Amino acid sequence: ASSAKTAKAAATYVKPLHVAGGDAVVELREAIRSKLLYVLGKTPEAARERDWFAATALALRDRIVDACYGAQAATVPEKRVYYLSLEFLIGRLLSDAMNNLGLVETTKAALRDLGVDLAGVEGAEPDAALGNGGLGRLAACFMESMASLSIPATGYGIRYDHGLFRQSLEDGWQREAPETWLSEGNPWEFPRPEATYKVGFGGHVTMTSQGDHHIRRHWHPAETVNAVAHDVPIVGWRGKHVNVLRLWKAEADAPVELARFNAGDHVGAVAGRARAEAISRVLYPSDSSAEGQELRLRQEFFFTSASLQDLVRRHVAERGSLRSLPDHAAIQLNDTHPAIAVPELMRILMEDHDLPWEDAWQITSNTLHYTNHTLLPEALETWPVELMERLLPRHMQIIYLINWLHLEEQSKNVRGGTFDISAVSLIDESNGRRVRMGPLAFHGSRRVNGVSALHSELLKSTVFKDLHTIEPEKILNKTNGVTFRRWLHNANPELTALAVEAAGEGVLDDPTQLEKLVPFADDPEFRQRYAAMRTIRKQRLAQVIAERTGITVDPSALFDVQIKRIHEYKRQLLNLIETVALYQAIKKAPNEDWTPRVKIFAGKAAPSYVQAKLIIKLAGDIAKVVNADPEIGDRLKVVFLPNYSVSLAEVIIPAADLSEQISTAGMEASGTGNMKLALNGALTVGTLDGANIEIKDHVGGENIFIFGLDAEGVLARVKEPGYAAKAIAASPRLAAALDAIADGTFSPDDPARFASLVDELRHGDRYLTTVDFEDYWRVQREIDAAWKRPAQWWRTAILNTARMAWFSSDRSMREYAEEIWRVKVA
Ligand code: B1H
Repeated sequence: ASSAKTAKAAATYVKPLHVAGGDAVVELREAIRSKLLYVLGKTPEAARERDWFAATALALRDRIVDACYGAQAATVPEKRVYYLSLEFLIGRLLSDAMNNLGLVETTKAALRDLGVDLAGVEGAEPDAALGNGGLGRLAACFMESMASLSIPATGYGIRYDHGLFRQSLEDGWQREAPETWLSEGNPWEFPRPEATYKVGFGGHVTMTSQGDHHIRRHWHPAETVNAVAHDVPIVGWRGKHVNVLRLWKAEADAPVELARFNAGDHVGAVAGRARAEAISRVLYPSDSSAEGQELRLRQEFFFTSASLQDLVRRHVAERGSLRSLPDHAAIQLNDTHPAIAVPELMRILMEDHDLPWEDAWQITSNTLHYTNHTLLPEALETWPVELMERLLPRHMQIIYLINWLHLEEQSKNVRGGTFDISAVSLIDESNGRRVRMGPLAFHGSRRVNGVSALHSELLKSTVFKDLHTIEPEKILNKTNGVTFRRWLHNANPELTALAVEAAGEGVLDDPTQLEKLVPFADDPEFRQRYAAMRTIRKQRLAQVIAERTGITVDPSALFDVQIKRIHEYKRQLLNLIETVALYQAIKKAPNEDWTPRVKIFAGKAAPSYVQAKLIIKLAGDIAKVVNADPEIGDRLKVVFLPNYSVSLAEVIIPAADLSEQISTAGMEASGTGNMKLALNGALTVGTLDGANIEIKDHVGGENIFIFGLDAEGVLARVKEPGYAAKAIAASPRLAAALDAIADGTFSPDDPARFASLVDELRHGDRYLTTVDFEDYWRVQREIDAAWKRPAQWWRTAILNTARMAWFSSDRSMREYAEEIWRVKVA
């Protein structure tokens, strides 16, 4: 009966789809059916949504493969880009693939024929959460943009068995559970056991004389681990180009030690295996702080070495001599996590390819490029010399020699000057001897870039001040971007439809066409439709909030969202204190005409970050009191949505009215959530930090809510003793909110729970939360007033969408290609 129904559905489906006719539906339907039956071994009757997802992904993967076996496979590109990143925060790939292949409607129809709903199938795909936050998500946006721009690129990373932990709330406290995205396999990937490389650790270095004072050194690792390639194809917009994300899995070189096994030690014979395979077991869950553990260094070297071996092998196969490597390859280091590439590429060139030091240095320092993502001191990687000598003895020697030559050069340059040579040394001698990975990456790279205009300027004046003086041309700015295919077209189909209607189909290919929306900001009917589209998304989010937290929110209230990693510098605490002050103000004057707000928070805290976890608990405790207060009603609701992820962001962002970007000025390198939210028409409340400044320049100062100290102001204020006490004394509102948090108003079960948080504000306040509070309060009340003028509000929202085109990661990638990699983009 079901097959008769299917046949009938197929026969009646005649509507041609946007790239192909009805045959395309039948073809895809049969392809999915065949994957389900012959690859997964399931009948349609037995298939769960997860099986339909896998079958659909496999069928689409075939199309992706077809797309790259044409002209693309037959030609060797002039120059290849290699993007090395310890993190790729991909999320789901199904809607990306369907959309870029132009097969959304075809897939929907094919599944409908099979009696299956596409939305459910999409929901069954686990997020690939191989990253923590902005840095990892940026790498994923860049991969999609490079494919869309047909830039020949390979991403290199680690195929973690367990991505970022799953967050749940237990009585409001964050609990972490392992994430298991691979538990039912990964239909997108191709395991490539034939592309396996040996990565060494430990051991010793020997020297052999080659005559003429020439000494060759050779590393003999004590241990080798296999890096096995797993390729995920990334298809670009309109299916014109496919790139590969190559993720390395660690496998034991000798899974069973035969001698021990034969001697009867069956357990001991497999002990080495666990140690080797631990390398790709789990993603380190810290964002913006360096994890100084040995396993972390092993991960960094593991994927860097495998990637370099792979790209060197490819270059030799395509071009012969390694001397031309800088002409045909550009390697981008995503932060310092792959900075060990500097000595590793030197070692490969000298040891495996017999090049002399000077030539190896020429090649290395003209092929590598480095992106810095943070100025926070706790995030700047350094490794103890002692650990490096034990784990990577040959690399430590190479680093010493690089440093010696570098310091020699500098002491020549500054003869007679007052230059402090230790400031540019690659070794920090101030607290035990440590290798400074930032300066190593800087020195070994042809170009170095920051990720927003402000951040790049701060690089020059702070962390790389002295290195910048030596090479003033090296630092460039490349402001981050986000892929509009995922963050506008896929996440917000209603807004996309509106944009297409107003600006034409071309807007899908060229985001600058969004500018055509500007005149529509003054069209009352368009404003109304824009607002209606937001309401649809807010209703959907309200439903998710109800399902996941049990809290009922009114979709007509102002949805105020702060979604990002929980970190003191991002100042979720500032938002929470303002929430408390607002709560107190409403209680005091319940009959005033308050603008109804829903404060929505989401984000994970690093498991070892005690204060951040306490902030999550505070959000939950405030929510409990406020949401239950009958005097407050719908005027204020507070929600903490658990387990923030890429796919949850895709639900929240199109539903946001207000975007909180309130970091202490000078501390958020760029931000990218700020871009996604403004693109979707949320108005920004923000400090003059990171890319907020450039967002303001694009949308116009009258269309964004800026408050607080700027970066210069912060630098000046921290030098004034007692700034927090002064700010609290000057603001009774702030003092009262802090008192309430400190005295247990929100934690009657444990009144002292938040004493440490408030104490830190009263006596230290490293992030100037108290200093910026009053101005933040002021601007929030301005926002309340703005919400009461809907025509004006929606006009501003439309102008935000219309003027955000520049923040497309296509623009970022074009700039990298032209100004850093020197790769032509069509
Ligand atoms: C960013 C990190 C980061 N900056 C260390 N630094 C990590 C540092 O595991 N670790 O050791 C992990 C991540 N992440 C973010 O990068 C910035 O804070 C954002 O402002 C920026 O938008 C993003 C992309 O450039």
